[in-house]
Amino acid sequence: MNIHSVDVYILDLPTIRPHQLAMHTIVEQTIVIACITDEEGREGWGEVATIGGASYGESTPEAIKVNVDTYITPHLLGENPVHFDKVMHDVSLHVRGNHFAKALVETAVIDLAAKIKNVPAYELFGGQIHSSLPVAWTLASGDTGKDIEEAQEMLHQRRHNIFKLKIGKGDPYQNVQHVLEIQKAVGDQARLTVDVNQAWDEYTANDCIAVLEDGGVSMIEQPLPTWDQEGMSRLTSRFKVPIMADEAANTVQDAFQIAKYRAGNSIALKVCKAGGMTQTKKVAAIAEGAGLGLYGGTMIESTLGTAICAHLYATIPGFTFGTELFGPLLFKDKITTNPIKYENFEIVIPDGPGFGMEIDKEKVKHYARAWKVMT
Ligand code: MUC
Ligand code: MG
Repeated sequence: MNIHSVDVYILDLPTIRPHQLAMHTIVEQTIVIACITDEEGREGWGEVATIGGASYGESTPEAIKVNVDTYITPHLLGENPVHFDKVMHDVSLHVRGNHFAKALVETAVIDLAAKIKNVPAYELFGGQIHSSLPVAWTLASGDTGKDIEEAQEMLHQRRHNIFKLKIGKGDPYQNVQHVLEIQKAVGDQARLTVDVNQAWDEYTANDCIAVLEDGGVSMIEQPLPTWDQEGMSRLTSRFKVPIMADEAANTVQDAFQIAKYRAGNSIALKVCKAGGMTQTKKVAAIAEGAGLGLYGGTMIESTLGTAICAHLYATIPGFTFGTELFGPLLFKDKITTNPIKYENFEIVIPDGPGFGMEIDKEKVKHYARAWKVMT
């Protein structure tokens, strides 16, 4: 049952429409997947998603692959996947940082461990507290009219009634008007949040958040750059509307600092940012201890990566802000034979064994940048 091989693939998956963030517009989303086999030939699959090369964060897809192949794989071969915490601790003694790369291999090891035990992965984290979770949709077409149409369609289909608006690109004051127009159009049928993706300075944030708060917006995500913890702290005490740390909240140490200095009163969890599922659960525990609100975040993963996050989030009690595990709905195609189900404004947690997803190897082959023949 020990680990026999580790293979990493970079895939570019087309989206159904451009998805505009402060630093990048996604038309093809790049995910990195890993297949880890044991000596009996069983497979575990992991995934992390990245946004816009090096523009969103430091972990580029290419660096993730090189660092797994070169520095992490030697510490995995011959190890028992069932002891995934011990395996990842050993990796951490030899590899600093590289949270996305660590999350990629840890999730593949956990899929394998859960398949060996023939249980869903959430069983390895204490069992399901939620069988489904609320799921937000991001309106980011870059056009107010299109965003309103999209929101109304989502409400009509009962798919989403929480909408996050990406407002980091362009003129902040025009963007605030864009939010207010959408808020007016959806009325009390939906809850609106905004994600600034670090694009404002504190003066702009003071002006804009005051208007957004008055307009009924229910959460402001990462308004300031990650380095500006003091600014985040001042905004948190100045406004009633919750201020969420996303790009600034990666590791357990980040979560502790945010809690200590109140540099935000809520945190977006993401399995990739923390360096894996175990670390993400620890971040959630720090947030719980500090009374911070939690959000089940995404980096816009495919069906596989979404199932991974869903399995972990299912074991965490309090998601004040629900989740945003909408990734599969933004892709034109999927790399698993089975879909992720969405019903009644919620994502349904897939069942195992492992993450409960069947990999479609033809699709992986089709979208992979370079293909190594799989056995
Ligand atoms: C982010 O910053 O939250 C998540 C949803 C979305 O539209 O973008 C991502 C990244
Ligand atoms: Mg964000």
